Amino acid sequence: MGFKQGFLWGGATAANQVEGGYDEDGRGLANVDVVPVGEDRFSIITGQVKHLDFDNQHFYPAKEAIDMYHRYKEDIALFAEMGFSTYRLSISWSRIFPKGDEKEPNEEGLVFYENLFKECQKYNIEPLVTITHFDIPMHLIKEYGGWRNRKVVDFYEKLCRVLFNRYKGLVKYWLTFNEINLLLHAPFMGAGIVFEKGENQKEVKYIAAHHELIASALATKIAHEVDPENQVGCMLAGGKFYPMTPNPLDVFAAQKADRENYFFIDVQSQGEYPPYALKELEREGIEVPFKKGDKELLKDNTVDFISFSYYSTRVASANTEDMDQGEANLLSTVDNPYLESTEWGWQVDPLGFRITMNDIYDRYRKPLFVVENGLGAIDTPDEDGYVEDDYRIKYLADHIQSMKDAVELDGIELLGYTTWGPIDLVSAGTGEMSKRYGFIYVDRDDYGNGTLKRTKKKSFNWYKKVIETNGEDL
Ligand code: P53
Repeated sequence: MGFKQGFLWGGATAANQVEGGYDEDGRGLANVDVVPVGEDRFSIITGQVKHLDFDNQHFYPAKEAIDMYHRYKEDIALFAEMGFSTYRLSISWSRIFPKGDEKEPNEEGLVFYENLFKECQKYNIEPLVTITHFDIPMHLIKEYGGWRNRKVVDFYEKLCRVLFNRYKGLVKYWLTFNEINLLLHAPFMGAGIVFEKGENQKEVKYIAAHHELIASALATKIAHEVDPENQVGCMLAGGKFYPMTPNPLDVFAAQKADRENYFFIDVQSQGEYPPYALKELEREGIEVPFKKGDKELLKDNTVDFISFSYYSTRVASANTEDMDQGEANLLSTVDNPYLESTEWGWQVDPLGFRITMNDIYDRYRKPLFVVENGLGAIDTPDEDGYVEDDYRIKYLADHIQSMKDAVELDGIELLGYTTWGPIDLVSAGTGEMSKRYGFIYVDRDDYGNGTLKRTKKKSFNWYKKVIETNGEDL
């Protein structure tokens, strides 16, 4: 009963949120480097403001992040101590191709990840690699306009070929794009898009989406060709929409909001554009830039599994004035009066996790992989630097229990579970360090002060025990 033997337990990070070393060993500048902490961040990540370089007015947390670029051995040893059987991380594209359009990759970048994967291998930790986690080389934005340009598909394809060949035998699990549906909400992060004055923003987003979907299918194809052992997944920012009331108008609004998110993975797992999306785009006069061969490519190269992040459910209302698009969470939602909220206003809903898993499994009937879940909270260390994070333990225990119900009681096939940020890292949404998810505390504040020292929190031993007992002892 419970989770199957060989169920993968671990944690997840993204290159720009942990590595630092932004200009070392030939790495090129990327979009994620130039997004600052603070109030200007939101308009930059949503592509509304052009901000393509550093200035003196802002602090840029990704430059140094938690310095994992130099400390990965220490950090992976800590993951191993917790008993991780998997570690999800992402590749920094501009380490491999600093500008994005070079002929040859940067060897030093390739060596970095090779060493990192070998370190994982030492502890029998299976890497789960996100090829792009909100990042794209800045040169591809400046010269080509990011993913709105079809040429970027070729550059991505090249990156994939290099990765699959070089890391054959070291990496088996791949994700093509992190939270691909967030392209609609944070297009600068999701697709390197900065909007021009007066353009049809929705059209630009769906053009970029098409290019990413084509790139994802190509990556899947190549991964399977290079090594039939490779398993490729799509990645959804998950969280079901509930209707505000039983009013059919609200129910319909919730269905629409769900579809907006599922659109991407509908294509990646079913191999074709869903009719509801084709009709909507047609009505709005948006032409999807299909090229010869695209339809077949999508059809023939669907993903092997569905991965997703889950933090919260959402609520939709037909009355869009109720819907608040805040900085707290990039998706518009209405407050759910039945749920409590975190310090950052993310609503806590463990049962919603099971509901979301069922929704996804009913829709696709492919194995699922939970690749992000966790609580971002303020931690206050005592004099010894120790954090008693019972609130985090409770959040995770409730969610793991719900996930177990989905497996045990609903029969969902689940490959594994990685918590978000097993070690404290830079927040994607806000750029803060103080929004902490980790089992391991990192001494660093929102403006880069601190020793970067790592300290185990109370949750460290708790998660160790969860893994040891394959999720039985929560
Ligand atoms: P932070 C919004 C909604 C859902 C997931 O988020 C999101 C976001 C972006 O804020 O991002 C994912 O750091 C993402 C991670 C991110 C994590 O969730 O804003 O894949 O990169 O760090 C948590 O608290």
